[in-house]
Amino acid sequence: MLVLKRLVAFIIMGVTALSAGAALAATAGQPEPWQLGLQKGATPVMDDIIWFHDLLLWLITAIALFVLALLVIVVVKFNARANPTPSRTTHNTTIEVLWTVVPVLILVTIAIPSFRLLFFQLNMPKADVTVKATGKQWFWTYSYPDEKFEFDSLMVQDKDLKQGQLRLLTVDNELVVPVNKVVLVDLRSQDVIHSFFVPSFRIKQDAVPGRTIRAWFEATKPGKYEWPCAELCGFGHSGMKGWVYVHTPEEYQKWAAENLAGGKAKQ
Ligand SMILES: [Cu+2]
Repeated sequence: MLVLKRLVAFIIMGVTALSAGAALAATAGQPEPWQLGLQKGATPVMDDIIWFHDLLLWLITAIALFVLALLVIVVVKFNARANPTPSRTTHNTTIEVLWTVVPVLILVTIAIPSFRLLFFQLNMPKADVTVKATGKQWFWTYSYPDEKFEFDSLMVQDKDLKQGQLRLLTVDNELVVPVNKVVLVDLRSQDVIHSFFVPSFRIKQDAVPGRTIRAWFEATKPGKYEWPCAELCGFGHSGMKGWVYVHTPEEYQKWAAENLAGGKAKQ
């Protein structure tokens, strides 16, 4: 009886979790229910990373299957019953050359796209927009230094949530950037180490006190992208959420005219 009760409770929990997941899936730039693999990409860097990840997955699957096949052959063909008098072979030049050369070729196949991707990620292009993101315990302050415009971005508390807003995942002000433009992010921290981590953009960079660290992204799809602070930064770490709102050129122009012109405060 107890087992049955537990089973029913487990099913109810599963259904609840699934329906919560379905609500999440309504917005792009977030994890999906039953997601396998990486979050969908929204920058050229992330698209390349997904391609590279898939390449490695195929390679490693082929290698694992090959090794498994060899093991099965050994077990079936060379066990004591099937092969009562084993040979005493210790060297085979052809096989030795093969097991040296083939892994080298596989590593070169991996290294070329890997280094190309690394340079693509770390080579900073010319900026169209520069923003400064300062991590604080436990919220972010964004500023557009060219425009002398600054605002805070805090997680919305339960009592202030509006209809349709996700609990513990909504912020009052998103970081707004234009689509198809290179955005440089100057990361700073006021207190401890925080981390600017947008999974759909594949940008993950620590914000370290006393330093300015620069990262970049070029979002190719308008929409809202959720991100969590990815460095344990103290008591309120779990509430340190971020959202990047990628605007179409027209939306961005409108937003900039309303907010950036003259550097007036948003709140
Ligand atoms: Cu943090």
